[in-house]
Amino acid sequence: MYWNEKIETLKPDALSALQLKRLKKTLSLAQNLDFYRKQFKNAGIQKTSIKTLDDITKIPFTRKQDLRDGYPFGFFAVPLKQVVRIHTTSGTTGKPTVVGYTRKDLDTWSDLIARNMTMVGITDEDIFQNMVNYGMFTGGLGFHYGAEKIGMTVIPSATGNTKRQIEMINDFGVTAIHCTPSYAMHLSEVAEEMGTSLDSLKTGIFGAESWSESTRKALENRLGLTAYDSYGLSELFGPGVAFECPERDGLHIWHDSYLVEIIDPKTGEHVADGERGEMVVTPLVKEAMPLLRYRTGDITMLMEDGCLCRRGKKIARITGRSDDMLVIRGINVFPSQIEHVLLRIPEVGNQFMVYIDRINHLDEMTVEVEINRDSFSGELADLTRLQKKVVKELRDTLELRTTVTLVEPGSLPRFEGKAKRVIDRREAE
Ligand code: DLL
Repeated sequence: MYWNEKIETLKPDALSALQLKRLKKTLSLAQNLDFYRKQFKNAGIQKTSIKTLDDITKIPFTRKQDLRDGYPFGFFAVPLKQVVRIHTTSGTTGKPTVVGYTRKDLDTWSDLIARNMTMVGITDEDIFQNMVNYGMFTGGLGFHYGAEKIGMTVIPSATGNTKRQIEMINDFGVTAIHCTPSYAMHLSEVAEEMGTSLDSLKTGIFGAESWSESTRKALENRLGLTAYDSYGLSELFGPGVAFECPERDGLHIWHDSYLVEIIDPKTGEHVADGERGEMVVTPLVKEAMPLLRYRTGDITMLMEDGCLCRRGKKIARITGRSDDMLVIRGINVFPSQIEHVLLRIPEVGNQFMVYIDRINHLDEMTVEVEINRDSFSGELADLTRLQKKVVKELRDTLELRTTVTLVEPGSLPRFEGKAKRVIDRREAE
């Protein structure tokens, strides 16, 4: 099933021609940005140096840090007046990364989401419950408008109150759901506890964090649906970048909209198809915020085997990241953000450890932090107050609930070389 059959099945020559045309337009837009003008000058290239798709390797990479340095609007290539929406995602310290959309961007984005959902057989007959955050996170509004575009009956239930979510699924006869895979596991457990089966469900769209085949099997058995992997990142609009088709063997990435390279993260050189590396993407259809050779940090590969349903190489499931960004219940967290928060609280030291576990299928983050010798009175009541304060400060910055354990001064490990403060204990499934 196609949302836009012509574009989704373009023959290779026509696709390359379209990519080159769109790349040139993107290059022109990028020239509106100081950042790219400087980058081109430093690399000794001009817009006209890019004559073929292969010439793209002449352009230096753009990194998340560059976007952060441009905070807040340094990467907007159109006047702010034309930016009709802003989303943000975690940066490496206090400031988030800002992404902006023109009206046309929002239309293009919802079209991409509509393509994905149509690809897995969702239609205007479906009743869709969107169980992700509707705020600055791109997953909520992104899927909402894509689903409305198809004409589905959309329930913007957002997150929280799992029992109520389950009641709505049953009462409204929901057929398709969207959430993180970890929340889906939690949902299935609460449904079991409530002694209810979610009989109306047919399709589950899960993404925003990595998950495995065994989680897929468990979700399909427990929820009685077919589960699809959905990938995206805010810098490339949000969700809708790549999506599984009914084969469920790799994700189709929309090659007319995203030019994909896979590189060795250390050397920056291309790796062969079938070899894993970091995905670098040049979006070809973005207006407000054009990006060139954006380093996603995500590790995947271009798959050698094609697919019958759509042309172009698929990408494999994302297996990890090349940087230290953590994805916890779909929320991006950098260890440096945690440090930043702790350093602002005088009663705690700068020694901390972060543990990540998967408990009852949900990611849980525990922060162990040393109390500062000078500011601790020895009173237990003071400790409780301080612990609550650290939890609140972390929640305010990370938008994530954490468990905080205060420990005695000098009790945490010290590092001679590079500190390894994050221990990810989520089992490699
Ligand atoms: O997570 C967008 C999204 C929303 C995708 C809803 C899918 C569903 P960000 O918050 O900017 O955007 O986080 C992007 O999350 O670079 C990956 O590291 C990770 N990620 C997203 N989808 C997947 C996935 C949204 N299916 C970062 N598998 C990305 C593995 C994923 N990791």
